[in-house]
Amino acid sequence: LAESSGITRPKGYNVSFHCNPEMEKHHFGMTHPMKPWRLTLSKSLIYSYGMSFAMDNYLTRAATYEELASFHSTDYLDFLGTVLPEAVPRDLENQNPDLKFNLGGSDCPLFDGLYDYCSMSAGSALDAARKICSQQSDIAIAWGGGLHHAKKAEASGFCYINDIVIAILELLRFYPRVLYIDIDVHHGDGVEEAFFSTDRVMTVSFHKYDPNNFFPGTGALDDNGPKSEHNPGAHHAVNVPLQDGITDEQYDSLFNNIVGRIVEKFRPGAIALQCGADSLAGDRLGRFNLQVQGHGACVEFCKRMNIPMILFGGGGYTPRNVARAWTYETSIAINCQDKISPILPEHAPWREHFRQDTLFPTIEQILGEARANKNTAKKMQDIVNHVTEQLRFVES
Ligand code: VJV
Ligand code: CA
Ligand code: ZN
Repeated sequence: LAESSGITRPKGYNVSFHCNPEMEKHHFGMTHPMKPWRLTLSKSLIYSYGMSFAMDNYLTRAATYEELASFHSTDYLDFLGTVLPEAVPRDLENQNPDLKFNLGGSDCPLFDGLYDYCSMSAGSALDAARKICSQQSDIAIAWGGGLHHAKKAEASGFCYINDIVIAILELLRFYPRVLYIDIDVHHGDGVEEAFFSTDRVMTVSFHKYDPNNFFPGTGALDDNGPKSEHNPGAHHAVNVPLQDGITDEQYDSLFNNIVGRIVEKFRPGAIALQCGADSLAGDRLGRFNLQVQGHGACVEFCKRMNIPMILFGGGGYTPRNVARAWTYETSIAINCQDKISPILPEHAPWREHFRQDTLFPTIEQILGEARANKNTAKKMQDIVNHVTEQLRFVES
């Protein structure tokens, strides 16, 4: 397979792939948007292209309680580890049960094997971080991670354990400064909050921003860290609020401009890139018009900087497009994006899930008609100006 596809190991650097197939078997509930089996679909496409031959593949173990406790409170972990799905009152009388740690509502339901699911996601992310720290990998991929909303003692937005924070804490044992970048359509609030008061982590999130109508409602342009002058974390949170319908061209020019400036000023030793695929056109929850190429261009830009990097998954609610994006991004990591066929492999199991047989469906193929673009050139320029000004306060 590897020979026929022409895919070979990248020269001069190592890519590792970290997954736990047991994680993918969990269910949030029939109609819940989060589908762990999108990971199975993604891997199936990645393997069908023969990409596993160009990477070190690891089946990861679940994170231990102590590893989870590097970020989360033990009260929360103890509850998460013992609470049963039946524990939430489901009677019609009690529409709004008083949820402990925000667990058991419709966004963060209790389901069978919840604690295992969470510790597996964190286990893959942590394994990826350790391979970066030991310099065995230059790029480490953990598509099962990226659950950026989870807080120290609270579940939020389909996220229970913040595998990204746990992985970054591991990176900080080795690297003085880590840059976190988040291209999920939602604001990366949990990661931002966790590193709010340190200057060793800069966070930058690109997201749809509408405080009243889009989750989680935070991440305004001028929310940049603690306001106090004496707090080292001041100015170390960058937020890029966007509106419906942003295109590849606009997004990539903004991404390159902003991330380019941040890297130049902050000089991170490692990058953690959350690749939430709900920023793609046609996502069940998203609002943008990004194509697989535009989403992947962000990964390509980061890779060109030659800084050790972890690629995390995250959101993504139209599984066939999630699989396309994470397959294309895996190909970028191993530098075979120009070698792989844009036609999906003939022998791909699950081929019928993809509707079109291309890795790069057009907006018209995905949506019929593109969503109206509400992002003006002026607003884009205002964002660049604000970030440029903000970076004057970041010490290099
Ligand atoms: O907007 C919200 C919160 C509400 C309360 C709960 N209802 C269901 C929706 C409105 C205010 N939550 C968001 C959470 C988005 C999380 C995104 C996670 C990530 O991609 O950033 C990272 C993995 C939201 N948007 C849409 C839904 N919840 C939603 C939840 C459902 C649902 C349909 C939509 C839960 C269950 C079911 N359908 C059956
Ligand atoms: Ca984001
Ligand atoms: Zn999201």
